[in-house]
Amino acid sequence: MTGPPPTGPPRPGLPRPDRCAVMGVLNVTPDSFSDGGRYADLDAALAHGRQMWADGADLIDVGGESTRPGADRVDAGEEIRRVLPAIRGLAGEGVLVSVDTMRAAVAAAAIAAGAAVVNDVSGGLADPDMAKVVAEAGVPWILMHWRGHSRDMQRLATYDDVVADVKRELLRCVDDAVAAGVSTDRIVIDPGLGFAKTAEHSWLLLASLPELVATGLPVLIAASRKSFLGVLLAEPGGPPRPVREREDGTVATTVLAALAGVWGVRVHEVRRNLDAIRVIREATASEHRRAVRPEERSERGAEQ
Ligand code: PMM
Repeated sequence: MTGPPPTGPPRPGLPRPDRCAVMGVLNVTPDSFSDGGRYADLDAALAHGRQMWADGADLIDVGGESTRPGADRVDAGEEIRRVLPAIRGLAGEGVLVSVDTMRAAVAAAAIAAGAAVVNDVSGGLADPDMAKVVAEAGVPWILMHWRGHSRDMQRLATYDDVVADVKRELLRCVDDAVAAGVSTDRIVIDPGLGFAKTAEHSWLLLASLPELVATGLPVLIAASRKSFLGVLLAEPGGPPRPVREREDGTVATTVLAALAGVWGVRVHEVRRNLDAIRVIREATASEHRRAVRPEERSERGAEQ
Protein backbone atom coordinates (compact mmCIF):
# COMPACT_ATOMS: atom_id res chain seq x y z
CA MET A 1 0.00 0.00 0.00
CA THR A 2 1.24 3.46 -0.77
CA GLY A 3 0.23 5.85 1.96
CA PRO A 4 0.21 9.62 2.09
CA PRO A 5 2.42 11.45 4.54
CA PRO A 6 0.08 12.10 7.47
CA THR A 7 0.65 15.86 7.57
CA GLY A 8 1.95 18.59 5.29
CA PRO A 9 3.19 22.10 5.98
CA PRO A 10 1.12 24.24 8.37
CA ARG A 11 -1.83 26.02 6.80
CA PRO A 12 -2.98 28.92 8.97
CA GLY A 13 -6.71 28.85 9.60
CA LEU A 14 -7.27 25.41 8.10
CA PRO A 15 -7.89 22.32 10.16
CA ARG A 16 -4.88 20.03 9.84
CA PRO A 17 -5.72 16.74 11.52
CA ASP A 18 -3.19 13.88 11.26
CA ARG A 19 -5.39 12.42 8.52
CA CYS A 20 -7.50 13.58 5.60
CA ALA A 21 -9.83 16.34 6.88
CA VAL A 22 -13.62 15.98 6.68
CA MET A 23 -15.87 18.87 5.68
CA GLY A 24 -19.54 18.25 6.47
CA VAL A 25 -22.09 19.64 3.98
CA LEU A 26 -24.87 21.84 5.36
CA ASN A 27 -27.02 23.13 2.50
CA VAL A 28 -29.61 25.61 3.79
CA THR A 29 -31.33 25.68 0.42
CA PRO A 30 -34.75 24.54 -0.73
CA ASP A 31 -33.35 22.92 -3.89
CA SER A 32 -29.88 21.30 -3.59
CA PHE A 33 -29.69 18.03 -5.49
CA SER A 34 -28.93 15.80 -2.52
CA ASP A 35 -30.49 17.40 0.53
CA GLY A 36 -32.59 20.29 -0.81
CA GLY A 37 -35.18 21.53 1.66
CA ARG A 38 -34.15 19.34 4.60
CA TYR A 39 -32.18 22.04 6.40
CA ALA A 40 -33.88 25.21 5.17
CA ASP A 41 -35.39 25.53 8.65
CA LEU A 42 -32.88 27.04 11.13
CA ASP A 43 -33.43 24.56 13.97
CA ALA A 44 -33.03 21.61 11.62
CA ALA A 45 -29.90 23.19 10.12
CA LEU A 46 -28.32 23.84 13.52
CA ALA A 47 -29.15 20.34 14.74
CA HIS A 48 -27.61 18.77 11.63
CA GLY A 49 -24.50 20.96 11.85
CA ARG A 50 -24.02 20.06 15.51
CA GLN A 51 -24.49 16.37 14.73
CA MET A 52 -21.84 16.41 11.98
CA TRP A 53 -19.46 18.27 14.32
CA ALA A 54 -20.10 15.72 17.09
CA ASP A 55 -19.47 12.96 14.53
CA GLY A 56 -15.97 14.37 14.05
CA ALA A 57 -16.20 16.80 11.12
CA ASP A 58 -13.27 19.21 11.00
CA LEU A 59 -15.27 21.93 9.25
CA ILE A 60 -18.95 22.54 8.46
CA ASP A 61 -19.65 24.02 5.01
CA VAL A 62 -22.78 26.19 4.98
CA GLY A 63 -24.25 26.99 1.56
CA GLY A 64 -27.32 29.00 0.58
CA GLU A 65 -27.30 28.71 -3.20
CA SER A 66 -27.83 25.45 -5.08
CA THR A 67 -25.24 24.76 -7.75
CA ARG A 68 -26.84 21.63 -9.20
CA PRO A 69 -26.75 21.56 -13.02
CA GLY A 70 -29.47 23.81 -14.46
CA ALA A 71 -30.11 25.69 -11.19
CA ASP A 72 -31.12 29.34 -11.35
CA ARG A 73 -29.32 31.84 -9.14
CA VAL A 74 -30.79 33.36 -5.99
CA ASP A 75 -30.11 37.01 -5.27
CA ALA A 76 -27.41 38.01 -2.79
CA GLY A 77 -29.88 39.28 -0.16
CA GLU A 78 -31.72 35.98 -0.13
CA GLU A 79 -28.47 34.02 0.02
CA ILE A 80 -27.32 36.07 3.03
CA ARG A 81 -30.70 35.63 4.70
CA ARG A 82 -30.36 31.86 4.31
CA VAL A 83 -26.79 31.30 5.50
CA LEU A 84 -26.21 33.91 8.19
CA PRO A 85 -28.32 32.49 11.06
CA ALA A 86 -26.80 29.02 10.67
CA ILE A 87 -23.25 30.40 10.48
CA ARG A 88 -23.76 32.69 13.46
CA GLY A 89 -25.33 29.90 15.50
CA LEU A 90 -22.71 27.24 14.77
CA ALA A 91 -19.66 29.52 14.92
CA GLY A 92 -21.00 30.89 18.22
CA GLU A 93 -20.87 27.36 19.61
CA GLY A 94 -17.22 26.93 18.60
CA VAL A 95 -17.82 25.03 15.36
CA LEU A 96 -15.36 25.78 12.55
CA VAL A 97 -17.51 26.99 9.65
CA SER A 98 -16.87 27.66 5.97
CA VAL A 99 -19.28 29.54 3.73
CA ASP A 100 -20.02 28.01 0.33
CA THR A 101 -20.54 31.09 -1.84
CA MET A 102 -19.21 32.73 -4.99
CA ARG A 103 -20.35 36.21 -3.95
CA ALA A 104 -18.06 38.68 -2.20
CA ALA A 105 -20.95 40.34 -0.32
CA VAL A 106 -22.10 36.99 1.06
CA ALA A 107 -18.54 36.00 1.99
CA ALA A 108 -18.01 39.33 3.81
CA ALA A 109 -21.26 38.98 5.76
CA ALA A 110 -20.48 35.35 6.58
CA ILE A 111 -16.98 36.18 7.82
CA ALA A 112 -18.41 38.93 10.02
CA ALA A 113 -20.85 36.33 11.41
CA GLY A 114 -18.02 33.92 12.26
CA ALA A 115 -17.19 31.93 9.11
CA ALA A 116 -13.47 31.11 9.07
CA VAL A 117 -13.05 29.78 5.51
CA VAL A 118 -14.50 30.76 2.11
CA ASN A 119 -15.43 27.88 -0.21
CA ASP A 120 -15.84 29.43 -3.66
CA VAL A 121 -17.06 27.03 -6.36
CA SER A 122 -16.18 29.63 -9.01
CA GLY A 123 -12.48 29.74 -8.08
CA GLY A 124 -12.77 33.51 -7.74
CA LEU A 125 -14.11 33.94 -11.28
CA ALA A 126 -17.77 34.78 -10.54
CA ASP A 127 -17.19 37.93 -8.50
CA PRO A 128 -14.22 40.26 -9.07
CA ASP A 129 -14.50 41.58 -5.50
CA MET A 130 -14.05 38.18 -3.84
CA ALA A 131 -10.21 38.24 -3.81
CA LYS A 132 -10.21 41.58 -1.97
CA VAL A 133 -12.64 40.33 0.69
CA VAL A 134 -10.62 37.15 1.25
CA ALA A 135 -7.25 38.93 1.24
CA GLU A 136 -8.41 41.56 3.75
CA ALA A 137 -9.96 38.98 6.06
CA GLY A 138 -6.90 36.72 5.79
CA VAL A 139 -9.08 33.60 5.75
CA PRO A 140 -8.37 30.41 3.76
CA TRP A 141 -9.96 30.30 0.32
CA ILE A 142 -11.02 27.10 -1.43
CA LEU A 143 -10.74 27.65 -5.19
CA MET A 144 -12.79 25.16 -7.19
CA HIS A 145 -12.38 24.59 -10.93
CA TRP A 146 -15.31 26.32 -12.65
CA ARG A 147 -16.21 27.41 -16.15
CA GLY A 148 -19.63 29.00 -15.79
CA HIS A 149 -22.86 29.20 -13.86
CA SER A 150 -24.96 26.09 -13.26
CA ARG A 151 -27.68 27.04 -15.72
CA ASP A 152 -25.52 26.12 -18.71
CA MET A 153 -22.28 24.73 -17.32
CA GLN A 154 -22.64 21.28 -18.91
CA ARG A 155 -22.27 22.92 -22.35
CA LEU A 156 -18.78 23.95 -21.23
CA ALA A 157 -17.61 20.38 -20.59
CA THR A 158 -15.11 20.19 -23.45
CA TYR A 159 -11.44 19.53 -22.79
CA ASP A 160 -8.35 18.47 -24.76
CA ASP A 161 -6.99 16.68 -21.68
CA VAL A 162 -9.28 17.20 -18.73
CA VAL A 163 -6.60 16.63 -16.08
CA ALA A 164 -4.04 18.98 -17.66
CA ASP A 165 -6.70 21.59 -18.54
CA VAL A 166 -8.28 21.61 -15.07
CA LYS A 167 -4.89 21.83 -13.39
CA ARG A 168 -3.76 24.70 -15.64
CA GLU A 169 -7.02 26.64 -15.19
CA LEU A 170 -6.92 26.10 -11.42
CA LEU A 171 -3.31 27.27 -11.15
CA ARG A 172 -4.27 30.40 -13.09
CA CYS A 173 -6.90 31.10 -10.41
CA VAL A 174 -4.24 30.56 -7.75
CA ASP A 175 -1.91 33.04 -9.50
CA ASP A 176 -4.73 35.61 -9.73
CA ALA A 177 -5.53 35.15 -6.04
CA VAL A 178 -1.90 35.62 -5.03
CA ALA A 179 -1.60 38.67 -7.29
CA ALA A 180 -4.62 40.12 -5.47
CA GLY A 181 -2.85 39.75 -2.13
CA VAL A 182 -4.05 36.34 -0.91
CA SER A 183 -1.32 34.38 0.82
CA THR A 184 -0.43 31.08 -0.94
CA ASP A 185 -0.59 29.18 2.33
CA ARG A 186 -4.29 30.06 2.60
CA ILE A 187 -5.29 28.52 -0.72
CA VAL A 188 -6.91 25.11 -1.28
CA ILE A 189 -7.66 23.76 -4.77
CA ASP A 190 -10.55 21.54 -5.86
CA PRO A 191 -11.06 19.99 -9.34
CA GLY A 192 -14.83 20.59 -9.16
CA LEU A 193 -16.19 17.11 -9.88
CA GLY A 194 -19.46 17.39 -11.83
CA PHE A 195 -19.04 21.11 -12.61
CA ALA A 196 -18.74 21.48 -16.41
CA LYS A 197 -17.61 17.83 -16.36
CA THR A 198 -19.10 14.70 -17.88
CA ALA A 199 -19.04 11.55 -15.76
CA GLU A 200 -15.96 10.43 -17.68
CA HIS A 201 -14.21 13.72 -16.87
CA SER A 202 -14.94 13.25 -13.16
CA TRP A 203 -13.57 9.68 -13.25
CA LEU A 204 -10.40 10.82 -15.02
CA LEU A 205 -9.88 13.54 -12.40
CA LEU A 206 -10.43 11.09 -9.55
CA ALA A 207 -7.90 8.73 -11.11
CA SER A 208 -5.35 11.55 -11.33
CA LEU A 209 -5.49 13.00 -7.83
CA PRO A 210 -1.76 12.48 -7.21
CA GLU A 211 -1.08 14.98 -10.02
CA LEU A 212 -3.08 17.65 -8.22
CA VAL A 213 -1.53 16.73 -4.86
CA ALA A 214 1.93 17.10 -6.48
CA THR A 215 1.26 20.84 -6.94
CA GLY A 216 2.02 21.12 -3.21
CA LEU A 217 -1.29 22.91 -2.58
CA PRO A 218 -3.86 21.27 -0.33
CA VAL A 219 -6.56 19.56 -2.41
CA LEU A 220 -10.24 19.19 -1.58
CA ILE A 221 -12.44 16.56 -3.24
CA ALA A 222 -16.24 16.71 -3.23
CA ALA A 223 -17.62 13.56 -4.84
CA SER A 224 -20.33 12.95 -2.25
CA ARG A 225 -23.55 11.60 -3.84
CA LYS A 226 -22.76 13.21 -7.21
CA SER A 227 -24.45 12.07 -10.39
CA PHE A 228 -21.41 10.30 -11.88
CA LEU A 229 -21.79 7.85 -8.97
CA GLY A 230 -25.54 7.52 -9.59
CA VAL A 231 -24.95 6.72 -13.27
CA LEU A 232 -22.27 4.13 -12.51
CA LEU A 233 -24.39 2.41 -9.87
CA ALA A 234 -27.64 2.28 -11.90
CA GLU A 235 -29.23 -1.09 -12.56
CA PRO A 236 -28.58 -2.18 -16.18
CA GLY A 237 -30.75 0.02 -18.40
CA GLY A 238 -32.28 1.69 -15.35
CA PRO A 239 -32.28 5.25 -14.03
CA PRO A 240 -29.38 6.61 -11.94
CA ARG A 241 -29.15 5.19 -8.42
CA PRO A 242 -31.14 7.51 -6.09
CA VAL A 243 -29.06 10.15 -4.33
CA ARG A 244 -29.46 8.65 -0.88
CA GLU A 245 -28.22 5.24 -2.03
CA ARG A 246 -24.84 6.48 -3.20
CA GLU A 247 -23.12 6.44 0.20
CA ASP A 248 -20.95 3.35 -0.26
CA GLY A 249 -19.82 4.73 -3.61
CA THR A 250 -19.04 8.04 -1.89
CA VAL A 251 -16.97 6.28 0.77
CA ALA A 252 -14.98 4.56 -2.00
CA THR A 253 -14.10 7.98 -3.45
CA THR A 254 -13.02 9.10 0.02
CA VAL A 255 -10.69 6.10 0.22
CA LEU A 256 -9.16 7.01 -3.15
CA ALA A 257 -8.75 10.61 -2.03
CA ALA A 258 -7.21 9.78 1.33
CA LEU A 259 -4.75 7.33 -0.23
CA ALA A 260 -3.75 9.98 -2.76
CA GLY A 261 -2.89 12.38 0.07
CA VAL A 262 -5.59 14.99 -0.47
CA TRP A 263 -6.10 17.55 2.29
CA GLY A 264 -9.84 17.00 2.71
CA VAL A 265 -13.12 15.59 1.45
CA ARG A 266 -16.49 17.38 1.43
CA VAL A 267 -19.20 14.87 2.35
CA HIS A 268 -22.82 14.62 3.48
CA GLU A 269 -22.34 11.63 5.81
CA VAL A 270 -19.48 12.50 8.12
CA ARG A 271 -19.29 9.39 10.25
CA ARG A 272 -19.02 6.78 7.50
CA ASN A 273 -16.42 8.73 5.58
CA LEU A 274 -14.41 9.52 8.71
CA ASP A 275 -14.43 5.82 9.67
CA ALA A 276 -12.85 4.98 6.30
CA ILE A 277 -10.26 7.74 6.71
CA ARG A 278 -9.35 6.53 10.20
CA VAL A 279 -8.80 3.00 8.89
CA ILE A 280 -6.48 4.34 6.17
CA ARG A 281 -4.65 6.55 8.65
CA GLU A 282 -4.01 3.59 10.94
CA ALA A 283 -2.90 1.26 8.14
CA THR A 284 -0.54 3.82 6.60
CA ALA A 285 0.84 4.82 10.02
CA SER A 286 1.66 1.19 10.78
CA GLU A 287 3.35 0.93 7.37
CA HIS A 288 5.48 3.99 8.26
CA ARG A 289 6.37 2.44 11.64
CA ARG A 290 7.52 -0.74 9.89
CA ALA A 291 9.57 1.29 7.43
CA VAL A 292 11.69 2.66 10.30
CA ARG A 293 14.97 0.73 9.98
CA PRO A 294 15.59 -2.00 12.59
CA GLU A 295 18.75 -0.34 14.04
CA GLU A 296 16.79 2.94 14.48
CA ARG A 297 14.06 1.00 16.20
CA SER A 298 16.49 -0.59 18.66
CA GLU A 299 18.21 2.79 19.27
CA ARG A 300 14.83 4.33 20.00
CA GLY A 301 14.02 1.40 22.26
CA ALA A 302 17.27 1.94 24.19
CA GLU A 303 16.43 5.62 24.71
CA GLN A 304 13.04 4.87 26.17
N1 PMM B 1 -20.02 20.82 -4.93
C1 PMM B 1 -21.22 21.32 -4.52
C2 PMM B 1 -21.27 22.41 -3.64
N2 PMM B 1 -20.14 22.97 -3.17
N3 PMM B 1 -17.79 23.03 -3.07
C3 PMM B 1 -16.59 22.56 -3.47
N4 PMM B 1 -15.47 23.11 -3.00
N5 PMM B 1 -16.49 21.52 -4.34
C4 PMM B 1 -17.59 20.92 -4.87
O1 PMM B 1 -17.42 20.00 -5.71
C5 PMM B 1 -18.87 21.40 -4.47
C6 PMM B 1 -18.93 22.48 -3.56
C7 PMM B 1 -22.49 20.70 -5.01
O2 PMM B 1 -22.82 19.60 -4.23
P1 PMM B 1 -23.97 19.64 -3.07
O3 PMM B 1 -25.25 20.04 -3.74
O4 PMM B 1 -23.99 18.27 -2.52
O5 PMM B 1 -23.57 20.64 -2.03
